[in-house]
Amino acid sequence: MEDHKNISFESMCVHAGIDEYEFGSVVPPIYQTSTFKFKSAQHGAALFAGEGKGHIYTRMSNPTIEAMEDSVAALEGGAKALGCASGMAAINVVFATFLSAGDHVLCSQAVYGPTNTLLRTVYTRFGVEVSFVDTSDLNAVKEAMRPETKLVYIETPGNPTLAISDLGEIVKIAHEGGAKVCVDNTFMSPALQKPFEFGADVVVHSMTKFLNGHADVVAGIIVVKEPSDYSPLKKVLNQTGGVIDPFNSFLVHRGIKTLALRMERHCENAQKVAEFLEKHDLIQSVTYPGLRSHPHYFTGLKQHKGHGGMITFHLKGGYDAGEIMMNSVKLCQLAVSLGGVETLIQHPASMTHFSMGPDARKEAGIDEGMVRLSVGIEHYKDIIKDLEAALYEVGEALTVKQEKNLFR
Ligand code: LCS
Repeated sequence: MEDHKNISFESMCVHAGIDEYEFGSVVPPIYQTSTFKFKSAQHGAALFAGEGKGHIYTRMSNPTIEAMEDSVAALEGGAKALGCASGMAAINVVFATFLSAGDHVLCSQAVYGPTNTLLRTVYTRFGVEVSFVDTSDLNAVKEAMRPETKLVYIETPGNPTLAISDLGEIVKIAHEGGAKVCVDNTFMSPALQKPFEFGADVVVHSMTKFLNGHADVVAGIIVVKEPSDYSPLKKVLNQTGGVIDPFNSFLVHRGIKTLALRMERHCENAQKVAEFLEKHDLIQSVTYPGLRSHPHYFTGLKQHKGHGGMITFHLKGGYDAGEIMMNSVKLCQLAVSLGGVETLIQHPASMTHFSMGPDARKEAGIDEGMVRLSVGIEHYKDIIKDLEAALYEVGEALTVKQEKNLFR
């Protein structure tokens, strides 16, 4: 499928990156090979010199990987993409490509824990200055920009607080200051949010999440808007070696075919679950981009086509109550990660954002009582029934604890 520009997003999910294959195979074959035979010594030398088409070695390129990369590049509306071994591998390649000693990076306060930890504990060792900023506050972004700011790195909605940052306005501020903008689009996927339409330069994904969608692959991707950004990123990826493998590329490419359908259901279910939680007596607060009570609801409306599958909430009774709830669910799985077909529940402070430590968590607004839900594509009634039953257990246990004065 050469021309994806004139077809709808839903059709692109099915056809982008798909070519003509031997034997008329409808899906891309899995080239599970580490290396490719040259036709001659001259052919090998020409490929190494960058002349002519062909593959050399799978760390450098592979047809199965390229098919998946073309698909994600088309879905994001970017020029090219680079498949990586994980979301963190993708993020690391972006940092290693665009940051040097003496440079400054401005990063959203609400980001996946290891993204924060990587910048704070590794890149600072190499002389990179890092500021974590509440990027939902445009004044804070303006104030944090420095002449040495080379990269503005945004996660929106942010993990796990679901803070929403205004992409268009941040891009303006960053570009005026001469910085590139990289957006982690994992939580929304290109089905709901297209950062390039707001002027971003680079998009990264943990494809482990919604893009693959089936909780059976760890993978990442970098997408560039301008072809000129591709080659420096590709060199660093090739040299650092964090590439995706052909089989995982095949699986992700297969998962992408149902992305549009899955995202519709994630959004519908999450809206219903968020509304259920918001009304429940034992819930203190719910954060979901589709609730009018979300502090950045209107910013979200400007840049999202749907509000996504992620919800955070606080129970009355704090962490004690959260722990009982996580131990009581049956359909919802107590596990980290997100974006798969099954509903997952987890506790950011002790799990996904544990590595940040208490101070960085406090700064990012991740308190000890927060519980995060990744709403799957089961029937919403079953998800709500499971949460309702778990909340009943919470209520019972809280009554006993209150009676015995057992609160921590
Ligand atoms: N970006 C975001 C927004 C993420 O949520 C994650 C992982 C990553 C990047 C890193 O991707 P990975 O290397 O795992 O493919 N988030 C996880 C989470 O919230 N729970 O477990 C993993």
